[in-house]
Amino acid sequence: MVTKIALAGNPNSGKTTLFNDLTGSNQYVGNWPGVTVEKKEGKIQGHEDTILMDLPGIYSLSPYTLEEVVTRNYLINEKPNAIINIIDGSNLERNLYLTTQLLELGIPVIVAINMMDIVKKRGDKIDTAKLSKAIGCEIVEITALDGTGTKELINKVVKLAQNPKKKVPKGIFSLEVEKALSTIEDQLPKEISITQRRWYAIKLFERDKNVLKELNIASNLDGIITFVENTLDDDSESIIINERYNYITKTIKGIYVKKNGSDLTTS
Ligand code: GDP
Ligand code: K
Ligand code: MG
Repeated sequence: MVTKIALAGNPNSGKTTLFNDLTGSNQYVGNWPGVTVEKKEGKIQGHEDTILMDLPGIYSLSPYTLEEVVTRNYLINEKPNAIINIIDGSNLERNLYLTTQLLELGIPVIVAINMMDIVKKRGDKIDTAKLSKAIGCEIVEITALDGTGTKELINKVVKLAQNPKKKVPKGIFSLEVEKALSTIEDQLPKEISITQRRWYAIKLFERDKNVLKELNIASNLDGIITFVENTLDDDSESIIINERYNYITKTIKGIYVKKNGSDLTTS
């Protein structure tokens, strides 16, 4: 059986560099159906039954850009066996915004912190063990440019794909939001699998136009969403965005350690 691994991350996080390192010349390049967004897949060297998909670079899984829609449709509909979320270690805080969303899809995620050569040259350190524990997924430090750490990454992701461990991150959203999400989850159609229910509930709470169109159950949910919006005095999409950022700011304290001893968020 073929194992499918998806490579997801912000633009310029090193996706293509890592993709080339892992697949060599063993690549197929085309376009996603109906759009002029590049589609690139390839067999991973040394793991010939494993396909790597280089997804378009994105900052979020919202429905506003073609790249975001292509990426989320692929992840939801094609259900890859695992995701490598490549992040720029020198821009940790901004990159983790997408990470929190990828962790909600019900697909096992491994985080590859790239650009470690830059982090090290600055004399800085990332407490990956602490971050890994906080967000509930494995992390590997890499330098895609020279291949440092990429063997370890691929061995770990292949293992994860064959023996999936999926943990939903806890503590991102407030109690008010969590309560609404679980009510929405209960009202989702039975056909939606257990692993994808949280993703759909969050998207419905945000009034995501693509998911609303797909599921067509909006009317029963509006009261639940409006109640939270009135309680927290903001629109539901902004509530989710703000709670994500607050979670990341809190989580990252003490994790990016600068040479002079201070950490990223207190400088
Ligand atoms: P993508 O947009 O995510 O596909 O990113 P690219 O693979 O095109 O990389 C963006 C830029 O970062 C390029 O100039 C790469 O050479 C550079 N880059 C990628 N990985 C590394 C790395 O580990 N260290 C350093 N210093 N630069 C890197
Ligand atoms: K690029
Ligand atoms: Mg690229």
